[in-house]
Amino acid sequence: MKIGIVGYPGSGKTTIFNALSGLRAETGLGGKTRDHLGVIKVPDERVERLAELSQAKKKTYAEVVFVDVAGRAGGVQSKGLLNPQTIQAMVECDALVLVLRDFANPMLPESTDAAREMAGYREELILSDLMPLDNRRSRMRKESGREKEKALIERCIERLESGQSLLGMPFTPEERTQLSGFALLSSKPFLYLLNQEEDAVAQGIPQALQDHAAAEGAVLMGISAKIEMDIAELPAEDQAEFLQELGVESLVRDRFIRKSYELLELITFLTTGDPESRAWPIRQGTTAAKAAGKIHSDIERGFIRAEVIAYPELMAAGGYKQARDQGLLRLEGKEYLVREGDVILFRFNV
Ligand SMILES: Nc1nc2c(ncn2[C@@H]2O[C@H](COP(=O)(O)OP(=O)(O)O)[C@@H](O)[C@H]2O)c(=O)[nH]1
Ligand SMILES: [Mg+2]
Repeated sequence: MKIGIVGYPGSGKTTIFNALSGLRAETGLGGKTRDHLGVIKVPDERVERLAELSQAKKKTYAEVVFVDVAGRAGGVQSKGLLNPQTIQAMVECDALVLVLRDFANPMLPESTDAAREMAGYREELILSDLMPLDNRRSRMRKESGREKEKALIERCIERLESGQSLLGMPFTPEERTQLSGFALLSSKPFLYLLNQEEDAVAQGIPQALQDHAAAEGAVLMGISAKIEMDIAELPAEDQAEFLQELGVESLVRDRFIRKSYELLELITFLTTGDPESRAWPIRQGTTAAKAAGKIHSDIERGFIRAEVIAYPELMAAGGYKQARDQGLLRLEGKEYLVREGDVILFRFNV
């Protein structure tokens, strides 16, 4: 999973990137000329418990890649946040975090206005999507046939021109394929991250802004990037203590990962054994055969059956052997829809 951190210069993208990744990319005006990449492991204590249970030699967590997308100079008033390079970087992401500045940045001439930034992003994503679709429509007008594609493009343009993004529009798999060549951005799952002044976080997010987000059907999270970055730089054992002092139950990073999973409709299945205990992120609604394919295409091709047990049941039984003896392992076929927290052993032949 790859998540792009996007926003106007000075909104705190790099600070947030550092907080999420634990890295130390340069913030401020000097730091925005190139994209930064950071990989984090998704904390999942089930992987640890399973590794103990089966004395696994290795533990492998799901990974999230963060990209601090380099923007261009100019604030919310100078339109054109999205140059071709930025668009390309965003297209490669599975989901976007749109950062809204809600702290006074002495380096910027503009006052803070998160609602204006929100509207600005939406407008820019919509304009960016309209351009290639509109070009295509003009070219197709001179061609005959391809009525379906013409209608699809017409439908998208209509939606965008009404000021709505493409997200949430129902597309068939065939239509998705047709649209995949257009570098569309407004169809991507996203969330707004309000980067707040340190002392404002405790008060929560202003109601007016919550209403704006709700009107769009969008998720809005609050964060003080600065506090988070300071915490992220501490050693792990001190982090917990500091969080307790602040009266915060978890790092925004952890909440944020959970939210991203929700946005992308991801669930996790687990595998465990002597060589490795591992968490695998998949889309909700993935069949056992496709889930097997995540591990290796041979396992999908040679799929015989899946032996499945819910994580809590396996832990309660005390191990695979006990679970098998008690008849707790379910045998599932190719079409079984994998559920959150399934621990799976695939039987296959090649
Ligand atoms: N007070 C305050 N300053 C912040 C916060 N987040 C970022 N900054 C500062 O704002 C400036 C721009 O941040 P940066 O992350 O480089 O923004 P970017 O241009 O979007 O990457 C830096 O001087 C940061 O230290 C925050 O939550 N509170
Ligand atoms: Mg930056």
